[in-house]
Amino acid sequence: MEREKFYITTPIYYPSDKLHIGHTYCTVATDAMARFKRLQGCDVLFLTGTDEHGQKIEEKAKEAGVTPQQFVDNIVAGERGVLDLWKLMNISNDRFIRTTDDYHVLSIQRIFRRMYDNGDIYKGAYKGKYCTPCESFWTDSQLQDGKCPDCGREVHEAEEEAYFFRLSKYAEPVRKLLEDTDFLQPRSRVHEMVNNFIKPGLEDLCVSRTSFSWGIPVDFDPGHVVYVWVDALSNYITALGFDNDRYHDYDRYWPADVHFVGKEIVRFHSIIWPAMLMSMGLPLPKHVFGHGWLLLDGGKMSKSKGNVVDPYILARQFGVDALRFFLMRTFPFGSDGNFSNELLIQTINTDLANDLGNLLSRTVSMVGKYFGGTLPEQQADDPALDAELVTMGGGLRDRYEAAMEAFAPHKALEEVFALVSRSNKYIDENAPWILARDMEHNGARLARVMYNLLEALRISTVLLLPFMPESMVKALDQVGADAALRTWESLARWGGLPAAASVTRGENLFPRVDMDKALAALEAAAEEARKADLPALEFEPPSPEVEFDTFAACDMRAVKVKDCVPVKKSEKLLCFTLDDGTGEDRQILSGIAKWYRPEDLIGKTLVAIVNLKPRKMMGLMSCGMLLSATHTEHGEEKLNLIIVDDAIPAGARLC
Ligand code: ME8
Repeated sequence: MEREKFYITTPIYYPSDKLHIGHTYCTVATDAMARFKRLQGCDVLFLTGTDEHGQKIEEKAKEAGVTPQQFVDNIVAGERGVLDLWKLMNISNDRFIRTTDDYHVLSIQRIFRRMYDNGDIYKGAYKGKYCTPCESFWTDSQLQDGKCPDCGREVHEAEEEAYFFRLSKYAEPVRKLLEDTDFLQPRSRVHEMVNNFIKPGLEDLCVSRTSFSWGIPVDFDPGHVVYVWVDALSNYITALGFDNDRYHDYDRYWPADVHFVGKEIVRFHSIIWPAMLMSMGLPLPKHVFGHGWLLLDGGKMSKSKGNVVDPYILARQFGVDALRFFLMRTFPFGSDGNFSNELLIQTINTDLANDLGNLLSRTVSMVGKYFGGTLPEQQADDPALDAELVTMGGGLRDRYEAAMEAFAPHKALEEVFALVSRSNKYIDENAPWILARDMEHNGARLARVMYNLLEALRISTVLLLPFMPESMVKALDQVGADAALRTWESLARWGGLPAAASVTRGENLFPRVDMDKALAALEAAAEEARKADLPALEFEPPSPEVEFDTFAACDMRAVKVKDCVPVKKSEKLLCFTLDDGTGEDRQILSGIAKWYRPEDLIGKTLVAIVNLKPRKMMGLMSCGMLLSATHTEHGEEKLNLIIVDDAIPAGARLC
């Protein structure tokens, strides 16, 4: 029998900055969905990739002093780049597309020409408000308080000769698609699209640019590059081999079963993308699901907050599976959610350490303790105590499946954890430690209690595989479920495990996290990462020119340090007693205590400006200033006193 196909995609990411936990959210959700479908037995194609063209990338590359290609190569394939991140997060994508790949470039030129040849793309002139970071033109009515409605930033007037796509022609069929079908989910997003974009009137879309060059050239008019969204959206078919020879999977996998996308790009996926496909006479994807955002302190995650939500730091601290689980368990997939490290730690402690981890370790250790690791075949049911657990476990697969099919991974996890909690309660209800006191009479009953717990664990952990692929394999090893007992079919009913089930004790999969220690460690790691991100050396440009006389007015002399002590109650100041060649001691205060121990400076020959007006600091007079060199290294201020050759006598003038 031919396997059912399932084609699922994530958005392709802009490699303009490092990805944060918000980006990881969508990819983890897609990965869990893809793994679920594979578990069900489907022939899955899971696509992700990077969206590498556009003005924003061109500008960033310029700032960094590299070519746009070098810039994106570094963020995509460089150390801790997009590819590294997906590997770390155990993302099981079958394909990775980069929009700078040759085959994609060729396909886009052909796709553009198709829509031009059928009259849906025409040449005109564009005047409008442009938001550079979002690469979007907006009409006045779409602006919010005169700013970009997507990101809230300034827009500017722009005009250029351009090609247009007849989006207006597709307003009605797109409206019907949105309102009359379940194409766009969750349903709340439909009203948003129809009311905000279709009802006010869909205008034709500007689909080429001449003001920058980092894009795919229109092959029949090379001064133009294809609008980045036409380029990006088409990845879903070019990656299958549409209009290119790199792949041959279009017939098998298109239309996509679902595009998972963030809420701010639902507009592109539910209006522009279907219109483009309609224009080319191609089938439409079955669903677009617009998930919510992970917020930080109620606001959007941004580069400046990047290290706080760096998936590398979080994964290193808590483990990849715990992080994946947290993302899917905590935030309803269609809504926004507030990310915090405290919430992450709480979820790990409650669900993973307490509920699941304890259930697993208690059960496995009791089977070891009471039965030497293998249950006897003789077991005794107690319908009054077993019925609820058995019914719940037997029906879990279907309830989980319904939630996953409805793109509600959080609900699927809720179902699994209901069984986990019920199992913990079942332990208390049956009090195995009491049964174990009289093995002769209660041994068979105890064996059944243990069997039921192992079976509940088996069913739960198989269903958790899509979310925590590595640790659930280890859990299944402990429970003694072989390959045949890890399949979708094996979950159809209660009782898959053989009566004489054997367990293997293993590591504690989810140790409890100490909140205070973990938060402090995260803060330290974020600070370290912040410093590492800063330039090694920051160069300060030279000050404006001055006349020679201005310079010469400054009297700089060699001075010898006779004594140096810290200034009381000051963290910064050291008090120097100096020989300046006059025969009388000179006192200078200098704010260098952070960098020097006073005793190390005694006897050194330094340079002082001796004709500065004296000044009182912390009740002490300072007559002049010691010269030092300062610079910034990894964001930290560094200072070195100018220490000169001891052969220079006190009072010698520097010029
Ligand atoms: O939009 N919470 O790329 P992108 C949840 N190149 N999701 C978030 C998020 C957050 N805090 N921050 C970002 C693009 N995302 C285009 C896509 S597809 C043909 C082209 C999600 O790198 C965001 O919603 O800016 C989007 O779905 C995805 O990350 C990629 O964002």
